[in-house]
Amino acid sequence: MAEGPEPKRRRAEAGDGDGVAAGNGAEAEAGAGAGAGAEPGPGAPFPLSSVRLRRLLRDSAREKAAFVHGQVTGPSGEDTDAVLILEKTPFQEEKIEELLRKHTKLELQMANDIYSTYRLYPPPELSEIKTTVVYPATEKHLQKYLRQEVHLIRESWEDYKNITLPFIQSQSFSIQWVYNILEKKAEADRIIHENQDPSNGFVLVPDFKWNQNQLYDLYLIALVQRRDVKSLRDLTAEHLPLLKNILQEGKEAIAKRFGVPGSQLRIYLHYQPSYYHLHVHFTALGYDAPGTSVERAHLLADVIDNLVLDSSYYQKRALTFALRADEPLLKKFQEAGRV
Ligand code: M7G
Repeated sequence: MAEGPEPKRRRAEAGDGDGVAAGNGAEAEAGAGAGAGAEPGPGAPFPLSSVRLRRLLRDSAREKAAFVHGQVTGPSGEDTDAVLILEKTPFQEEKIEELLRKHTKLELQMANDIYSTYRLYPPPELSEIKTTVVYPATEKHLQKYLRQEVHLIRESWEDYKNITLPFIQSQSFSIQWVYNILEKKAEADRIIHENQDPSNGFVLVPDFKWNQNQLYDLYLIALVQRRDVKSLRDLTAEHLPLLKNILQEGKEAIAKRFGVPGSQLRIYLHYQPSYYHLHVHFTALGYDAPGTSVERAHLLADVIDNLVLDSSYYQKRALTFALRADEPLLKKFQEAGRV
């Protein structure tokens, strides 16, 4: 972890955050944005204790996280799906001494020579569980977090035009949360940096996977102001000023606010993304963030170089990505005999 100023200690707002991304699968939400038109309304605390557990979609011992499908009964008796992500938060260096001093119970498990292990029970204020709620959750959200087999696709430009693009266009992918940030209707107080230029500007905010309590898992995203760039596939040399701004200003803003230098950041785009509004991920280099696998992450610096070499680089080359077994896009590739 880089030395530098401590991250701000603001707590994630209710309903803020997606926790851990679901595996490698590329996916986007369809239908209305989460939180639209259901009880409880935006801003109201989610009635966590009234959630009925339907099933565990996935759990991960490594990430110390559980992805849960729950249901809540609304005022008129209808059941509405929710996804809950429960995640143990990383240790904060400055809280460790407090943890050792203030533990409520310590149970010896075994002792052997110079080695011993214990069960340590922390006080409530030191045993936080980051809880992310997607409510109402669509079927796509449930699928996103369900553990599934994945298949590798090698998408040519023709495949993109004939299979992927019509598929993206046929789905009503909800990127309302992105527009809410750009229009300052949500997360306005979380903005780290903003360039308001309509073509070459962007907004940098903490990703909702990051609780900002420690730098170890630093994670921010840059959302471009313009609304006509869906993904890596749309990029040409025309977008170089925008991409260079994101790289340069994003690094500077993170160094200034969090003290993490550019040389300790992994700055990349996903292909396929979950949300088709161009955005760039900034994660701490030492953090094995979800979605950094070779079949999904494209370093921004490499993307810029490729576009400098050839403006239509991303309209020429094949791109590889993984799709989960149930994803409709996989079915389209299978029907076209491309898998
Ligand atoms: P992606 O590459 O489209 O998909 O990245 P992924 O989620 O499968 O990685 C979108 C990024 O936006 C992810 O890192 C999400 O954690 C993040 N994100 C998603 N939502 C709905 C929000 C949100 O409402 N606020 C913030 N700050 N980040 C979000």
